[in-house]
Amino acid sequence: MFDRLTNRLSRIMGSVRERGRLREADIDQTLQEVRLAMLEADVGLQPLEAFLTAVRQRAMTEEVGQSMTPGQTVVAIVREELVRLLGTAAPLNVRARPPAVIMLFGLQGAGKTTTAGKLAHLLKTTQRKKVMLASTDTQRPAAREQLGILAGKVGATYFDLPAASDPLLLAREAYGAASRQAVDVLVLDTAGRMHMDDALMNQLQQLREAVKPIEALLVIDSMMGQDAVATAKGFAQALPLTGLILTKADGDARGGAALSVRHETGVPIKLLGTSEKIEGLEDFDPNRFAQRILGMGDITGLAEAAQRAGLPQPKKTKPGGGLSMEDLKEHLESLQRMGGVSALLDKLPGMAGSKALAMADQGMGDRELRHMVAIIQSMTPQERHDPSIIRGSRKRRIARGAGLDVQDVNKLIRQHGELERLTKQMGKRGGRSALAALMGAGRRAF
Ligand SMILES: Nc1nc2c(ncn2[C@@H]2O[C@H](COP(=O)(O)OP(=O)(O)OP(=O)(O)O)[C@@H](O)[C@H]2O)c(=O)[nH]1
Ligand SMILES: [Mg+2]
Repeated sequence: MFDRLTNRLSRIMGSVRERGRLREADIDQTLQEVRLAMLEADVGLQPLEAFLTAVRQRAMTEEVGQSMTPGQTVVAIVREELVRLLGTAAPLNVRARPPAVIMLFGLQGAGKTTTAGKLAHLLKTTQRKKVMLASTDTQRPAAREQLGILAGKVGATYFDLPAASDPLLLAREAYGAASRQAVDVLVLDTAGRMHMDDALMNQLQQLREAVKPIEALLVIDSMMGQDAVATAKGFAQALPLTGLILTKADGDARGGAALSVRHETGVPIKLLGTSEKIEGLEDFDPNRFAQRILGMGDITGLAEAAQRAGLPQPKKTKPGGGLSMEDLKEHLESLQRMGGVSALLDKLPGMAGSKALAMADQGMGDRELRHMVAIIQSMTPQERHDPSIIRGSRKRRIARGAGLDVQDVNKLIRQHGELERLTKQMGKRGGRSALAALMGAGRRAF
């Protein structure tokens, strides 16, 4: 997530944290580095200066916290001021008489349709809501079909009148259908335009009137930096918005909009799009976001992700606390559901942007995970129970079954051995989950 900004801030904070003494000049130099990193991420000037002034003021005057070094105190101040800049958490609200309507607005290509699908998935998996997806996009020929496909993928109800060309009619009919079918949440996708114009705003206002959404969310593209903020300002003036969704926060997107858009528009960020995948949508929590962007990790997010993916607790299927191939397969499948090892490591303190993360990215991408699962699947129960019996001809059979090479089978067996060793170690040290072991091994072996 916002790799470049996260890397730079993590590095700056990392070196400050170590400091036992900090003179005024040191603090100024640190803040100058922070200023440059944030400018490059395209943070708005006015909020940036206000933030830096507040940090400097506090860093000069506040007492060093108990059991903290001066450096740690400065890092804590930076974190607190960042949270202040980001504002209080504003979770998505769907507590309305059903169907609760969520409308998505935004410019062309911002990610509205993709986000509609992700939102349906999120509401279904975390809140067990019955969700209907419908689109009022009569502009682009394949627009509604795109949403229909996503609905099928996430198992949401989909509403369309393929012959209709009136957005208002589509919205009203969708609402009617959602009421009749006892849907909890209706997510309405709308058409995008290249630029904000009166025609679009009028249409969106009418749609808003027609279905009275509890959430009117503007979808903006993180890659656009300050342009995304300008878009948000324009929309917020024309339409009452309840929140923002920032998409494409993955990779090298500039984080500027995420840091300053709330300050500049008064509208809270509610959700963050973090990948092209259907799972790539997260609640935006200012506290956790600040931690992550400063390289302090996001343990809460990690635990949540693990829980949401239904990560199996380590079972003692092998005496002595070892890790059976069956367990390993379950872990790998959970990891797949969570977006791979890198998505997990990204949330660990000190891991953001690290070399290990880059390695994990290369080594344990989707393809790798799929291969590992395929190999375990083509083992017999006996082989899964006791991998030491897997020799020459068995290896060739397993490789053929998985459509891979013998080297791939060897690698998996090696990795399993390493993981088993780690799981046992963790077990002895007391109570750390095999997930931790898996991730530990992710750093070393994969
Ligand atoms: N990497 C990344 N890509 C995203 C994210 N959200 C959307 N995209 C991509 O952005 C592109 C545009 O997404 P759409 O959902 O079609 O955008 P839209 O706002 O509906 O576009 P229009 O309907 O043309 O106005 C697609 O290629 C998506 O895969 C995200 O969070 N991360
Ligand atoms: Mg669309």
